[in-house]
Amino acid sequence: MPRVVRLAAAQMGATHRTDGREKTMARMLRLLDAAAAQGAKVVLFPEIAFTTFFPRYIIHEDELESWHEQGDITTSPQTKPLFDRAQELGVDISVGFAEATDDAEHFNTCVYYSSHDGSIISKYRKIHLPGTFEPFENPDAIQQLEKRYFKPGNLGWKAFRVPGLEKNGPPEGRGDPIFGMMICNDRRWAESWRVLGLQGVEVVLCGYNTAGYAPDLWGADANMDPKEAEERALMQHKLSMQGHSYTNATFSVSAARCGYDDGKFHLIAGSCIVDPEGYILAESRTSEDEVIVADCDLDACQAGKKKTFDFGRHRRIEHYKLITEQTGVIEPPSTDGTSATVVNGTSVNGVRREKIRILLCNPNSTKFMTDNCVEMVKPTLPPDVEVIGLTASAPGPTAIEGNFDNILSAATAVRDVLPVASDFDAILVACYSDHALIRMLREELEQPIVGIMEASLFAARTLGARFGIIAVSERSNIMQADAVRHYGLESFCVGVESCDLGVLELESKPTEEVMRIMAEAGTKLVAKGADTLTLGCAGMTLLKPAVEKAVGKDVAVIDGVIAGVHHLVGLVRMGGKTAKAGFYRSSEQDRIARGQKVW
Ligand code: CDT
Repeated sequence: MPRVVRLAAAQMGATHRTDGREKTMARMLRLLDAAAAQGAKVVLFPEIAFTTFFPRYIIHEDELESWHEQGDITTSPQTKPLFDRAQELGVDISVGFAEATDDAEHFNTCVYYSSHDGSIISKYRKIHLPGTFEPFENPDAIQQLEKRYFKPGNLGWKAFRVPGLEKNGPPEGRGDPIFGMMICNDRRWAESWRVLGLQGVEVVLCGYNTAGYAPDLWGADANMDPKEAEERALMQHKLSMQGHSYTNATFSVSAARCGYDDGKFHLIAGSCIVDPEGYILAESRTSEDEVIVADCDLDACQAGKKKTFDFGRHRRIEHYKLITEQTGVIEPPSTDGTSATVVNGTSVNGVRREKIRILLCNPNSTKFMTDNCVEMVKPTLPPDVEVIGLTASAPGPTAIEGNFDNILSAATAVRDVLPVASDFDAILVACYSDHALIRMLREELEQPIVGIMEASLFAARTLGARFGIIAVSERSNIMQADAVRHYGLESFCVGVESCDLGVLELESKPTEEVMRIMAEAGTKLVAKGADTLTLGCAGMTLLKPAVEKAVGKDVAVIDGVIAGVHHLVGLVRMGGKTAKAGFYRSSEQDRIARGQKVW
């Protein structure tokens, strides 16, 4: 007996940055009514449907929350009307939105709301976040800052059963229809589909925002006619939906946010419903608000699932290991026998890069410190190295002045770093201390990790016989003396001299005064026999010249940020990786085994 369900996509045209929430909601309600009037049982809305696609803008922290949905979206006043109307109409909906969790984490999310149950029965958080963390420098570039605003999804692709779609319930021996969700960029990746395919998915839902012409971002080259670029983007969208529906023997529905946002940011249309053989059953005709529907007999999935794509009979997982073990490409050795895996000396987890990318992580949640460090190091970089700053997010400590701040800031910063770590070849922890984040990252990652204190001490040991440390406060004085002992370098250290300042005073006090205090501290250390001085705080980075002037050219003054970046560059060029045989073995698997995937 056929199991026919009428599925719909509610395509949405331009949504401008200035459009009020009510205006957009009214459009969504009209689309939902229109779909219900055509007999649809399930209506898919696009990715980030309640607002414009805001990740294309640089948005200040104060404004960012207003682009996200907080709390339960079925009851929050801004979004409730959509769910109420779905309930009234007896129609299920799936809708994408920017989610802010109670723990202040941000995800690009979608949910499936069942009118049969009167509740959300499944949630998905986008895993493949496209684009960049830092904006493109080209002022005309279309930005795609999803990596900046969202964390990669942490819910996996979980297929789920949807109750109440079949008039007389599921046929004997069969359960309710099996659905799965993914968001935009996920549709281009075979892995997203196969994970759902392996759970017997019968309908895949995918909302999207895809730029038609964005040469800085992807495929289209700058010389391409925008019309030609749009055609290519549309073709690739449909290719992805049709190809992956076929190879996983599933229906799929895709819903676009499209048109010209703000009159200039173009997004492609092309919403479509595809059957398990890969044929398009329905497709949008406009780049505006439009509903498409198709009757989908879910039993049509069985041919593919039982024959060509009977996974149980035909898959050969013993040959699929690379798919879960390796992210980037490792080419075979070249014919002259040399390895072809390394470009510019860099290959992390097999990811080849044009440039060595160092992540400078400031565990203090104070951005000007990060910016100062990046600016200071930039002129020292060779052309094939870039340093990208990351400031630990609020509410982490704004200044790290003791153990409490140390541990709290590590817990915050590790959550910021791990999701983006695979984009970097090495990581510098920009806090002058034996910071807990250093060891946490060494356990979880393979890339070389160093702190600015360690790096400056390694440099000091190479460049001089005795070093002294200019510390910020009396307390950091003690912490740094302890750290020097911990590093086993006590016998080379003439002492730690404090400036008796707070970390943030390095910026807030008059620069002349801070320079004078630091110069005095440096002079005292030289008098005790230091031939090298290290600056005991990332916030001191810009004050190095004042100390150099005070102690003269024969004393080497070492800034930990510069020392750290170049130390890491050296290790990356050497192909160095964190050793995993002992102390730095990851305990992730142990946590998973205990049911604690905590971070
Ligand atoms: N929103 C979204 O994921 N857009 C991406 C843009 C591509 S950037 C390479 C997409 O896959 O359509």
